[in-house]
Parts: sequence; C-alpha cells; structure tokens
Amino acid sequence: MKQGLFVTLEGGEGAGKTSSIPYVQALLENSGREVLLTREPGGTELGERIRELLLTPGQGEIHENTELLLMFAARAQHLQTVILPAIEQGKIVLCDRFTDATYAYQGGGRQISNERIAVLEEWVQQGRQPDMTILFDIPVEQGLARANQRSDPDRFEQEDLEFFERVRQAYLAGAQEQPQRIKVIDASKPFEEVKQQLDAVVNTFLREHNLS
Ligand code: Z5A
Repeated sequence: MKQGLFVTLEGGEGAGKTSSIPYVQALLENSGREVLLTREPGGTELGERIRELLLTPGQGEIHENTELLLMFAARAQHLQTVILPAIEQGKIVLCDRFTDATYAYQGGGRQISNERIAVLEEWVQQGRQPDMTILFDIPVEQGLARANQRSDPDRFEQEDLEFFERVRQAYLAGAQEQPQRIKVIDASKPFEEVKQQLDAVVNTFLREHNLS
C-alpha cells in the first residue's frame, strides 16, 4: 500500500468548514482510499481534554504562551498517535484545522511572532506538512454573523473584530507564501457555489496524486 495523504481545512469563524466536511470527505473517498476524519485541537482523548480547556469560556485568563504550548501539546499527541500512523496505512487524513490555524490565531490574532511558532512547528512536526490545505476565506463580519446564528460563542469567538481581521490577514498571507499547498476558496458564496469550488480543488489534487 502506498503512503496516504494529509489534507487540512482552515478558515475564520463561520466560514463553513464544518458544514463542508461531509462533502469534502465524499470527494476524497472517490479516490478509493479510506478517509480518516479528525480535528484540532483534539483528535485524541488527551487532545479533546486540551480542547475543552482552550475553548470553554470563563476559566480565568490563559496566557498566550500557554495557549500556544497547549495547541502544540495536543498536536504532538495527535500527529504521533493518529495522523502519522493513518498516513502510514495509506489512508487520507482529513483534519479540521492544523498548524495554519496557529499562525492565524496565535500569530495573527494574539500577535506571537511567526519565528517563535516556527520553532515549535519544527520541533513537533519535523518537516511534516499537509499535502493540501483548503482555506475557506470569508469577510470577518459575514463569518461572525453566520457563527453567531449557530451556537453560544466559545473562548475565541468572544474576541473583537480587529482580532478576527488579523486572523484573516494571517491566513491570506500564509496562502500567498505557499500557493502550491494552500488553496483559497471564496466561502462567502452560497453552498452550491462553495461545492463547485471544492470539486475543482479536490479533484485537481487527486489527479496530481494519481488517485482519480
Ligand atoms: N485554534 C487556534 O487558536 N489555534 C490552533 O492551532 C487551532 C485552533 C488548531 C476551534 O476551532 C477554535 O480553535 C478556533 C480556532 C482555535 N476558533 N474558534 N472558535 P473550530 O474549528 O472547532 O471552530 P468552529 O467553531 O467549529 O468553526 P467555525 O470557524 O466557527 O465555523 P465553521 O466550521 O467554519 O462554520 P460552520 O459551522 O460550518 O458554519 C457556520 C454557520 O454558517 C452554520 O449555521 C452554517 O449552516 C452556515 N453556513 C456555512 N456555510 C454557508 C454558506 N455557504 N452559505 C450560508 N450559510 C452557511
């Protein structure tokens, strides 16, 4: 069995990642490979407990460095015990958020330097990057309006507009630096148009990997 592949989904609040997961999963399954669906922070028992700590509001102040280290602690466990073994078994791993979210939220949002994040990234990932990342881009106010309809705000969703504007700009800067890996879709469009963009991106990716 050939090595599997690693695909991640990214985007700001209310961009529609979660709603699109079943559609992306089905497109990837057309390759004939098994698709493992997972998420960050989370994806392991320990990681889900860290997620709870990070997302639940009202637990007192969490210092930005602590937040950053917890993201990578959860990621180390996830990568070593779930993601890499699945790729070894030939599966396609589809992960809802990964390290691009750290550059966007802890880098852009919290304004921790990219250099500091890169040190942890190298330490935890040792060069391992997603094979493709789909970035759901949406204007901040439109995304927040969607997210607010859906559920009570989590700890991140309580931040202000400037925070989310910095998150968006950090995501877009990453996509400009790595256009080969990060594919931007216009998530402000209705579901049907988002699906058409996903068809194009995922089917091209599968062709490039001789899987269609
Ligand atoms: N985080 C971090 O800081 N650092 C890190 O390294 C990592 C994560 C990995 C948890 O993420 C938080 O962790 C996240 C960043 C931080 N911040 N927050 N919050 P998450 O992925 O679990 O967050 P989420 O709450 O699931 O996702 P989201 O960004 O808020 O939403 P979404 O998944 O992109 O949107 P959705 O739930 O699919 O859609 C929202 C609503 O819009 C829903 O009612 C849909 O029906 C509607 N929708 C979606 N698409 C459309 C279209 N096209 N048209 C109309 N309506 C739509």
